Amino acid sequence: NGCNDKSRGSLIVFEGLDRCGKTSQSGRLVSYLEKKGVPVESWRFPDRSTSVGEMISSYLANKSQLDDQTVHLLFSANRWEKRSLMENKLRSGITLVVDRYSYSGVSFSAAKGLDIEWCKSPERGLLAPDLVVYLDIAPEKAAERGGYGSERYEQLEFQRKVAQQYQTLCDSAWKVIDACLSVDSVEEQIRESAMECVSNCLKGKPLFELWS
Ligand code: FDM
Repeated sequence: NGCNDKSRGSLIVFEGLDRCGKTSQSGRLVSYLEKKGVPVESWRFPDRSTSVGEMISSYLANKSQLDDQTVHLLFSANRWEKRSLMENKLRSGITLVVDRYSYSGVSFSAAKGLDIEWCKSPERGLLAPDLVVYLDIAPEKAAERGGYGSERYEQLEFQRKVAQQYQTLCDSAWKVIDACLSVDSVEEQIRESAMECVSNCLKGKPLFELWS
């Protein structure tokens, strides 16, 4: 009836290897939701605008060195510093479309050899996404797409390891989409899953926490 007081926005996360099309597809989804009259904001992690984000950004650009555990905890802190704002937005009815989240956090660090349970620990208690759009692409195919940039992690061998780690995190909130289909067909599948998700949250689907 549209006046359920537990009605809220959806947390929709995009994940996948570098060059899988995340950023462009999440942009397309935001435009579509706006057109449909869904209140929506576009977010991304790392959020490089905070002071924690600046440390991460400098590390990614190879301008500073940090050990693997330290940078892992910084990425996590960068999500924690946004948690309450995220919850407020969702409860006020705004849908958040987020480019990368805890799954990147765990997969990239575990790909370096850190223990996966150790990697998940600091993520526990963050908000659980209602939908994770995973754009699935073979690391070799992703590498062919105009090549990687110069940031740390943008190397084929490492991306292969990240892909393996992502596979272990897939759960019922995940919608895995073949990123090698046409842009339009990928977009269509995302729209369908997203609209269903938005509608369930409007009807009062509860908000959960990650990995608790
Ligand atoms: N990355 C991203 C991590 O290693 N951990 C995280 O928690 C997050 C959110 O940072 F290589 C990695 C993934 C990527 C790099 O991301 C920067 P963008 O999407 O290229 O800005």
